[in-house]
Amino acid sequence: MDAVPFDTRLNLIGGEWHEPAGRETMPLLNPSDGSRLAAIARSEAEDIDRAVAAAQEARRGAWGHMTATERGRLLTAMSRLVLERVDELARLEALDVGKPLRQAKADALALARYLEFYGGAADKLHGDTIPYLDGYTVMTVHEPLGVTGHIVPWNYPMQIIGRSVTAALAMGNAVVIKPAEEACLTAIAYARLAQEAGFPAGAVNLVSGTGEEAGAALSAHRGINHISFTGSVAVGALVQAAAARNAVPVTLELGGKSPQIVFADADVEAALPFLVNAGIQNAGQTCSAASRILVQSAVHDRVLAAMAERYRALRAGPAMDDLDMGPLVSARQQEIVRGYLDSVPRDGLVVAAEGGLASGAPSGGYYVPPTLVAGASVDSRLAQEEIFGPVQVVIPFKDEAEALAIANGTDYGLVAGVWTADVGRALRMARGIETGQVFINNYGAGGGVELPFGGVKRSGHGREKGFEALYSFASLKTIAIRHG
Ligand code: TXE
Repeated sequence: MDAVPFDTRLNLIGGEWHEPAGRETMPLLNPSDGSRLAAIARSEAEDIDRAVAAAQEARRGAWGHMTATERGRLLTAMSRLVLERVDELARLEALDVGKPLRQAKADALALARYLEFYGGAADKLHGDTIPYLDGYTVMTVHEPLGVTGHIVPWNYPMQIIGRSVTAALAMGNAVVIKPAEEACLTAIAYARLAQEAGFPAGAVNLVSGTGEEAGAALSAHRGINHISFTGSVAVGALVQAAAARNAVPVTLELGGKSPQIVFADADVEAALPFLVNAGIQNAGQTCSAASRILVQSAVHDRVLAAMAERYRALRAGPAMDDLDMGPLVSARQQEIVRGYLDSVPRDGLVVAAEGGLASGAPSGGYYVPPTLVAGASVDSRLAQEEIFGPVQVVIPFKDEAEALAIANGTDYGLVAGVWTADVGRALRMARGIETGQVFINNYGAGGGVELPFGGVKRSGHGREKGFEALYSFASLKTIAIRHG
C-alpha cells in the first residue's frame, strides 16, 4: 500500500480537487526518519480567493439552505466514517506528525467525538424572547457568520480541525481550511470525508500552502467573516492585525507555559503519571503541555526523584513503533528545542534525568531525549518560554501564595493542574490562577470535547470546544416586532 493512498497535491475548492494556480508543490517529510512522505500543494493568494468565493457561493446555495438538523446529520454521518477509518487516520497522523501510533489513534477517536458532539449540538443553540414594551415581542436568533477561515498547526491536526472547523460547520458557516505545511495529511483526509459524507460543494474548502503565502492571504481576506488560528504568539498577532484591517473577529489559541502544582498533602502516586505524561505527550509539542511542575518544598525531593526514575525509563523512537515518544515534527523544531537544552548549564540549571533513544531509531529522524530539569529559577528562559519539546522544569515553592505567584508569573495562561487533598485550597487556587482551564487532582480530564478551552494573556482569546464554541461561530440577531 502507498504510504498515502490519495493525491496530496490538490486543493478542495467548490467541491472539486484542483491543482494550485501556480502548479507548485512542496515536500512533506516523515519526522521519524527524515524521508519524503508526499508532495503537497503550495498555494497562493489566487487559490485562497477561489476558495473564499466558493464558500460564499455555498452559503448562497444548497449549504445555506440546509436546516440545522440536516447539518447535524451530515456531521454525525461523518463521525461514523471517521470511526470506520480510525486505524487509517491514525496511521497517517503518526507518519506525518511523528507521534506514537496509539496517541494518533486517540486523536482520531477525538475527531469522531467532535463530529458526534457538534452533530448533536447543531440544532440546539436556541435564541431567547425578551420581555419588552407593551405591544412588542422581541426575540433573538443565532445565525451563521458566513465564511470562516481556519489556520491549523501541525501538532494536533485532527483534534484542532475537529474542534474548530466542525463547530463552524455545525453553525452553518462555509469553511476554508489552511493546514500546516509540516503536517497536513489528516486535514486533507477530513476534507475527503466531508465530501463522502455528502456536504454540498463549497461548504468545506481546503487550501494547502505556506503560512507566509496561503495563510497570510486567508487572514487578510475581505471575504471571510471570522478566522480561527492556533499557533505561535508572533504569527497569532500578525493574523489578528490582518483581520483587524477588515474588522474580522478572531479566535486565537497560542500555547502556554502551563503548571501542575503539587502540594505536600497531595496523593503523589496518583499525580506522577499525569505529571510526566503531560510533559512528553506528542514529544511535548502540545499547547497545554505541563512544562512547569511546581512542588511544595516538603515533597520536592521525593517528587523530583520519582519523576526522574520515570524519565530514565522513557524511550523515543519511530512513530509506528509506538514507544513512549516519537521525534519532533521537523529539523527546525529539533533545533529550537536543542537550543533550550544547550542553555541548561549556562543558566545554572541541572538535568535531573534524561530518557533515551530506542536502539535502531533512524539517524535521520528529529529526535531529542525527554529531559527533566531541576533548579530552575522562576525567571530563567526554561521556566518562562514555551519550549514545545519534551522538557519539564521542576520548581520548588513554600506556600499557597508563592505557588500562585509562580503559576501566574509568565506571559501565558492556558491550563493549570492542582494536586491537593484540601478542598478549600483547591478552590482558592482554581479561582486565583490566571488560565482558561484548571484541573484539580487530574490534568486534562481525558481531553473531553465537552470542556470549553482557550487562554488568557498571551495564550490567546476566544473559546473552543464544548457548546461554548458554537457562540464564536454565530451572529446573534435581535428581532423586535410591534404588533399593538
Ligand atoms: O508556528 P506558526 P510554528 C508554537 C510553539 C512552536 C512555535 C513555532 O511554541 O515552537 O509556535 O511553530 C501558519 N500568516 N506553536 O512556526 O508559524 C502556518 O502555516 C498566516 C504553538 O510551526 O505559528 C501554520 O499553519 N498564517 C501551537 C500555522 O500558522 C501563518 C501550535 C502555525 O504556524 C503565517 C504550533 C502568517 N504570516 C506552534 N505564518 C499551539 N498553540 O498548539 C505561519 N502561518
